[in-house]
Amino acid sequence: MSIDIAHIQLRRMSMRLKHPFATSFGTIQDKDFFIIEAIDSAGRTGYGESVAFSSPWYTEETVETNLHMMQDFLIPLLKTNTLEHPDDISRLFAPIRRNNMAKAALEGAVWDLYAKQKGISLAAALGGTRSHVAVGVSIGIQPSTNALLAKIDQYVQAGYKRIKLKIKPGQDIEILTTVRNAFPNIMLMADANSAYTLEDTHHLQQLDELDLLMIEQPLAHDDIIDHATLQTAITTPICLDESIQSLTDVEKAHQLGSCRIINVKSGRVGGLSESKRIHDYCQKHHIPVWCGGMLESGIGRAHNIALASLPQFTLPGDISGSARYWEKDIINPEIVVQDGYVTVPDGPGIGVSIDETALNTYTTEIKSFSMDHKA
Ligand code: OSB
Ligand code: MG
Repeated sequence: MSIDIAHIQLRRMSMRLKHPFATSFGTIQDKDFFIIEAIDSAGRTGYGESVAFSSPWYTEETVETNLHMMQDFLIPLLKTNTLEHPDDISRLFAPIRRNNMAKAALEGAVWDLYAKQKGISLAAALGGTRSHVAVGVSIGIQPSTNALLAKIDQYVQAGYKRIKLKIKPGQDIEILTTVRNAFPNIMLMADANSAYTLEDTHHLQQLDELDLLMIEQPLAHDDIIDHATLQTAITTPICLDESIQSLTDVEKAHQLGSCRIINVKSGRVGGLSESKRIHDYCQKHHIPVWCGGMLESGIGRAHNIALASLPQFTLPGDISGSARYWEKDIINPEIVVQDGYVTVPDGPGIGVSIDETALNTYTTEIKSFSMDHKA
């Protein structure tokens, strides 16, 4: 039986992070994104979230390119085809090159709707096996080392199992050394968001003294060749984020030795189905994976929690509690971290209810698309 989708709504959202988030590329505080609603003829709603930012600093996609792709190419494809399973969507969307975040936003809404129609949790629909997922926190570049140490202390007290620090040239080894000395036993890692080149190899070798869990995406956003060279020169495991946009990228990075760990973000790889395929490959080849984050609202975060419940997600994800990002999240109950774990919801679909008041408060525009063609 095909999946019943009667309507799709794109809600343009505007939410402000409690604290600005600084990376090697710049600072984010205002989040402009889409919540996608896939509504069936019985009125059930599946929710998805677009994760592109307002400017293309992370990958080439933006909020505006997501809108263009969804309304002019992807929604028309959904409208003129029937789906037996959410896995069909990645094949349906394959003729549209890349634009993975736009694809993943729609696919995520259909996955949630599909799980709700089946009466099972999204985690179960994906093959998840964990009831709780271990979480870490990603801390943006701070104005001072003292401010950073205070933040780390606060998150360690709150139970986070792994601390990730954003670094860039000039704000790296010295800061990490201070942090390591102050917190000798924490699981610590760094994320460079592509701020270095192979010229920095000698400099990056200093990381090896700091007992880091990994260094995330040190080199170019689209590189897997130089990362392989760097991995032979440092003992710290390299994790790829930006460079991985598909299962094929994972296979090639693995064959080349470009990394030892993979960060999976469904938006970056085009959806949950591709994430699952990457998971299965990594499980077969004993490559640890973990779930990255894109400063999502509770809806995107609930998808991430479901994904992180799959067995090969053996390292803590960037899945912080709602209160870390938002004064008021758009889901009930909000996501809470307890002793370093988040509970995987077991209700239908993403398993959280939507706070309609909050959702409407942050909605700036709604675009509606009727899917009703197939009769
Ligand atoms: O590189 O993992 C990243 C946030 C925005 C864009 C890219 C990244 C990040 C994070 C934060 O590190 C993850 C989160 O807490 O959602
Ligand atoms: Mg990253």
